[in-house]
Formats: sequence, structure tokens, C-alpha cells
Amino acid sequence: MKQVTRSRRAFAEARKVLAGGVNSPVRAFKAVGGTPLFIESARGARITDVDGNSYVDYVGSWGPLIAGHAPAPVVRAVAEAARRGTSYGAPTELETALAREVCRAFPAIERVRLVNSGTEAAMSAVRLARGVTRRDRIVKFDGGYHGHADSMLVRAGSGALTFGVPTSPGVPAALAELTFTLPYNDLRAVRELCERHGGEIAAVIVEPVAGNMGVVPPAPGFLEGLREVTRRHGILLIFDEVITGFRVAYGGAQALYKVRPDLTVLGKIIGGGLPVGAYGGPERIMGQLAPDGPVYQAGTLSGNPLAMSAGLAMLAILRKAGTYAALERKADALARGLLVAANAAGVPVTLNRVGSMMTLFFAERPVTDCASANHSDTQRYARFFRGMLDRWIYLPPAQFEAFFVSTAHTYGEIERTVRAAHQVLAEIAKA
Ligand code: KE4
Repeated sequence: MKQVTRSRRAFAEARKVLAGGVNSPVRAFKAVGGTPLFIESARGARITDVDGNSYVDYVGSWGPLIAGHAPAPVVRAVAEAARRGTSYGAPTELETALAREVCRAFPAIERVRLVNSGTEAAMSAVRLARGVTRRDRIVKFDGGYHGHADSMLVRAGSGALTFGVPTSPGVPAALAELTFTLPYNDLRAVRELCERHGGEIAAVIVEPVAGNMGVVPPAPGFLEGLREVTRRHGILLIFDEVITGFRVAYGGAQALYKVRPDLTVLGKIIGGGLPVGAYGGPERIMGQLAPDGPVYQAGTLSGNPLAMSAGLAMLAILRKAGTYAALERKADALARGLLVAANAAGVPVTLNRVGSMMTLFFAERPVTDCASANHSDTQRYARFFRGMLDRWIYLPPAQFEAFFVSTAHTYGEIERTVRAAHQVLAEIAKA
């Protein structure tokens, strides 16, 4: 039986000095119950807590670790960079190298600005869009999560959705009013809104594959339709590819679905596990950013040499032939196994998957937007999470998140995960 004595003690200590005992709300296990695990170390697909329990990890630090924990090339690159210095506050050729690789992978990007998180990247892309168009309103989608900048925390996803506070206190009403929200995949609603307000809207920001209401793929024609209607109204289309960038394809969802946004937001994988965010687009837009243009954005640690080294090493791993085909096979094996387990137990589920990101919703009907995701039985998901954790499988501690498969997951670990799912789902069916 799993012992969590040291995690429990660590959490009590953490709560004495850290708000909520954590540095990001979803880590606190509030949606699933029990003590959040304090992690000692991780390698490959395994994560080990301070009580010495080892788990097969499908959180993957919420997406960055597509090559598993502590891949040797990334660790080596960070160690070598650290020996030369940890930060300079001055340009390095490492930043140019990572930006060049991003531009190569994303043809819609001619210029990049590197920052320290997805939040910073999304916030800055929206400011740039507002500055360039001289319009104030933006459109996001219910359940879409683009970090915690004020304008984004309106009917947001991820933890905001999990904790039922999609529009956070502290966001001034005057600012929230500038953010229109629409149902994901509802192109008609987008067209109607743009007919009425198109001239006031600076940008539509969208997760081209939603990951923060759980995984919800774009309906056929949705992304193409967004591209057409935004172009017609002079609105900038921003793809938030913080999760999907280098995840669903090396060139992200825009490569997979062949739709080119005006601006792209990146994060997670491009930092190889270290803090990196990025946004980019055509020179005619990015050239409006300080120091060449009037739109201001800055950052002490932007382009940090250790993070750049980690990101470059990570992308080099992903360029190896067969990487995405192997991810697809492993993710398909997991998805099929989970569905077989749910059907065998007679537990109604819906599984959405794009590449190596997926969500098992405890929902009877298809999940195509936030409203349908909200029909999920989050208590059943919590029971599933706890049952799997008791069998050494570490899933995201919230229904409205994604499972991530990495190149480090072995078929043995996937088979073990499916066996555990059979047992837990059978227990849930009887409960
Ligand atoms: P960060 O500021 O957390 O680096 O990125 C914000 C962000 C922006 N856009 C998308 C599509 C994202 O998924 C995120 C962050 N994702 C969540 C998990 N769904 C981060 C986990 C957390 O908040 O602890």
C-alpha cells in the first residue's frame, strides 16, 4: 500500500509559507482529494515521490516532457550551459538558434520573441494584436486557457474551470468586458459576433486543439472557418500552441490542420522542462514590438541560456526520424486499452485524443466544447484518479486536463496502465 507520510508532512510545511502549499493551484489535488505528492526525482516515464513511491507519469509536467523526464541530452546541455554562466541579461547566440529552429518548424513565424512562460507569451501576443490593430476587444472560447493574464481569465479553462471560477475575482469588469467568449467549435457564433463587432475586435485567440477543458479536437472546418472570418474582418488569428506546439506534430496543430494563424503562442516543450514561452508571426507584425516598434514587452530572464540549451536539446530529440510515429502508436495503444477497459466494466466514457495528448471523460455523450465537457462526472474521475494512483499510475489530478504520452513510455508501462484501468473501472462500476 502506498505510504504518503513524507508528502503529507511536506504539504503541511509548505502550507506554512506557500499560498495553498503549491505554486500552481491544480497541483494541490483539490479536485481529486488526498495529499498532493511531493516529488523527489524522475527519469523516463517514471516519477518518484518523497516517500519513495514510483509511478508511471502521464502528467509530464503538464506537457513539456514529450521525451520523458531528464533525457540525457537535455541534462547534459543544461549542465554545460550552467558552467558558462546562468544568465547574462544580454543577447546570446543560443536565443538566435532556438528562434531559428522555431521559424523553421513554423513557416507562419518569421520573427520570434522569447519569454518565460505561456502566460507571458499569450498576454504579449494579445497586447501586440491590440497595438497593431488599434482595437481593444478580443475573442476567446469558453474553457480555453491562455494563462492567467487578466484578459484571459474570462470563462477560462484548466484550473479556473476545475475550481469553477472561470472568471477570476481581481479581473476588473472594464477589462473582462473587452473579452468576448464563445462556445468552442461554434463557427456560426463566431461569424455572427464578427458581423456585429468585427471592427472592434483585435484578435481571436484559440487553442487549435483544446487541452484545457480536457482534450477537444477542432470540428472539421472550424479552424479553416476561423481563418476566413478573421481575415475578412481584419482580425488577427492567434493560435495558442503552448500545448500543441511540437506535441501534435513538429510544426504544431497549424501543420497538422494546415491552417496558418497570424500569431502563434508557444511554451512547454520548447523549454525542455525549463521556463520558456514564445510568440511569433510575420515581420510586419512582430516588427511593431519594442525596440523596433512601439508595443512594449520585456523580461529579465527572457532567452535564458540554460532554458535555451534545454529547448535546443529537446527539439533535436524530436527531429529524430520516427519520433511522432512512435508517439502515435503508443498513444493509440493506451487509448484503445482504456476504452476496452471502460467497455468491459460498463462505465460510460468518452475519450478524445489528438496524437499523444488525450482525455478520458466520464461522460456518456461526445465532448465537443466546454458545456459538454462539463457534463462529465468529475467525482467518478476523482475515483478513477485515486484508484490509478493506488496502482502506481500518476494521471492529471483534474478531469479538465490532458494525459500526455512521451517517447519514454514503454509498451510494458502502457499495458500495466491498462491493466490497472480494468481493475479501477470495474470497482467504479460496482460503486
Ligand atoms: P504557463 O504560464 O502555465 O507556462 O502557460 C499558460 C498556458 C497557456 N496556454 C495553454 C494552451 C496552456 O495549456 C497553458 C498552461 N497549461 C496548464 C495546464 N493545462 C498549466 C498547468 C498549471 O497551470 O499548473
